[in-house]
Amino acid sequence: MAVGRSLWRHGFFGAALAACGGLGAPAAAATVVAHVTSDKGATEGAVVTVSRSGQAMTPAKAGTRAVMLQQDRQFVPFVLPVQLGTTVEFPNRDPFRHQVYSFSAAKPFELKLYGNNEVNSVTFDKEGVVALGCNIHDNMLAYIYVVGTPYFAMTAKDGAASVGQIPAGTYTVKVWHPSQKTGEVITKDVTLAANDTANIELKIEMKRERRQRKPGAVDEKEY
Ligand SMILES: [Cu+2]
Repeated sequence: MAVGRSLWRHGFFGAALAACGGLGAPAAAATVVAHVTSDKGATEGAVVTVSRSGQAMTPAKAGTRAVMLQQDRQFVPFVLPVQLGTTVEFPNRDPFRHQVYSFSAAKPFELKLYGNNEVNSVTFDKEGVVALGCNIHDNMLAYIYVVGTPYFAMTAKDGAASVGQIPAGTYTVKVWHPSQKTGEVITKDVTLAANDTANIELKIEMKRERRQRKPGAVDEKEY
């Protein structure tokens, strides 16, 4: 009886520690390593999200910020994944003006024409894809991908993305890429125990290559 009781206590404190782990200490956290491929092979620049199955979206901590640069008539980076509630700054590093906008349902907006080192920001409060353009420079194109989970990462050249510090539980792993076939949703469910590393294969269908063109690729005026 004494042994049983001692084990029970162990189990109790173990569970308490695991619960604490979910609040910040990553000691017992799990990792998802996603491998994204298409018919062209390993796929770079895909966003992999890991969301708790059947749970509401998790907004970012108050004050979370990210940056989408305008530099050399390009947006940098081309794809920016952010958690719901993040405020994105759009600093202009060029000696001429930009006018950034989006028609996307997740966040239609238009910044007024703004010059070098003027500060503009937009808070993204809805999940989804936000395609960016500039009214002055037609070659400029970028994407902000707004996710409802703190667990996300982008794939590197080898098509792999590692998402760490995930508390044990059942999750849905999802991938998104700007050149993916429109409307295609690829997901896989996974149950993670503490300290697990789960390798997940995700295959997407590339439809139309969407990339940002170089400056001067189209006629443009300067303001
Ligand atoms: Cu511009």
